[in-house]
Amino acid sequence: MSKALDGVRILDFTHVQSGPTCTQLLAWFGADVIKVERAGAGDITREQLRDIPDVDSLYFTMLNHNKRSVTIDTKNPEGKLVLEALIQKCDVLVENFAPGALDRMGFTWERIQELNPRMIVASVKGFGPGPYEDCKVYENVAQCAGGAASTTGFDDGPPVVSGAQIGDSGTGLHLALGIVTALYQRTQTGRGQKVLAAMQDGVLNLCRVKLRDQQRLERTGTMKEYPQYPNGTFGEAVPRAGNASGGGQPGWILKCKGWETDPNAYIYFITQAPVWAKICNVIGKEEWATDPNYATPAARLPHLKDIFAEIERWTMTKTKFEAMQILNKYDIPCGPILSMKEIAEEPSLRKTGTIVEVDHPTRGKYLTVGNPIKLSDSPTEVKRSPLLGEHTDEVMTELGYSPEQISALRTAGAI
Ligand code: CAO
Repeated sequence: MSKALDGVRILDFTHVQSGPTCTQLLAWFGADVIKVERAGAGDITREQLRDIPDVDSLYFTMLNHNKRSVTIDTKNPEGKLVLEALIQKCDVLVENFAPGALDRMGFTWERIQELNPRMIVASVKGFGPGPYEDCKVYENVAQCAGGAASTTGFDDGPPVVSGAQIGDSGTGLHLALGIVTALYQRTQTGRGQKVLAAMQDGVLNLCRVKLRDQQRLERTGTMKEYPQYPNGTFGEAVPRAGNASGGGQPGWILKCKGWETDPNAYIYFITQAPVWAKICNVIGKEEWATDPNYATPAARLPHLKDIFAEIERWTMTKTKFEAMQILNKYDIPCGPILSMKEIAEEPSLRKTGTIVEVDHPTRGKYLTVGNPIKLSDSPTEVKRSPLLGEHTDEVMTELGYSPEQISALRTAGAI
């Protein structure tokens, strides 16, 4: 079966997490992704957080599936010529170097346009133009600068970063959308363009509701769905809301049976208004359904803490999965707190290809997260990540180099 991005060639100059997330998605959709790495070392993540000596780390293998790897020294004059040949052959160049690195290599936007006016140049940077544009940025810096950390955690504690890599992988996703959009526009204009996804912007985009709340707070001085209402105090900026659901329906994380020893024996419970009477029945507080102090969402708000404490007395008598089963019968929205162990072992995620087992020549079998976006006409087949420089000869041959030329370039240290 054909793939959505069949025929699209990507010159992948990405490293670490943000850029590789983007090009991995494009590869899963069928693009030919040629990852250019430095000979000898390659993407720094190949050796970061290694669990097996001298073997590509899971960090690397889980972010670089379905790609080909070529090693080119882009600071070597002959290496630059190879890169020029690649630029002429490819549709998109994706990079997430520190600001200015591509220019320092000699590949300015103008030069790339000279070589290939159809080329789309897509970049992840930490910040867009402004006071921080020259800064190097990693995941948690972006979470802090994009508004996620100041709005995450509990009111009486410090800002907290999330386990979800919204700065890196989140920005990679944004960039991938920018690239396919630019490819689409190119079908009409015939021209390439620059695509920029700044990590601060990507995180802020995912924190959109918090900027909404900032303006609500400034207008009204309060926000009823926050745990600070009505007994706590609001300051000038959006506070941390703990585990509150953030929408109009109050929610919280509650203990389940076994919480004393299992750090994930919890359930997320939403006291959705339309099912309030059912919630009262399930937890054995039938009288709350008609009691004016509890019957309406507005009446419940001032004592939500006590209400959740009462619901928790019930959830603590059930495992999170038992609670799920019972609550779902009544359409009461809830969700178990799943550990990574539970997720890794979940058969339904294996079935859909969201969790995939991959075989690797030096590592053996490992688990990875497959393509989370499923296209009915472009199924994803997850293939292992390339070894460093595994496809150098193959790609050089495709570019028209003879075996003698390849060997000479290798001797010169260009590839
Ligand atoms: N041949 C020769 N040189 C190469 C090369 C190759 N194949 N590939 C890369 N290089 C060189 C670059 O040209 C650069 O050289 P100069 O500094 O002389 O210009 C050098 O390698 C280092 O690149 P870098 O500055 O991007 O790498 P770093 O480790 O110093 O910084 C990071 C890493 C991530 C902080 C930085 O790349 C960055 O800010 N990127 C943008 C934001 C981003 O994506 N952050 C998320 C990373 S994921 O957590």
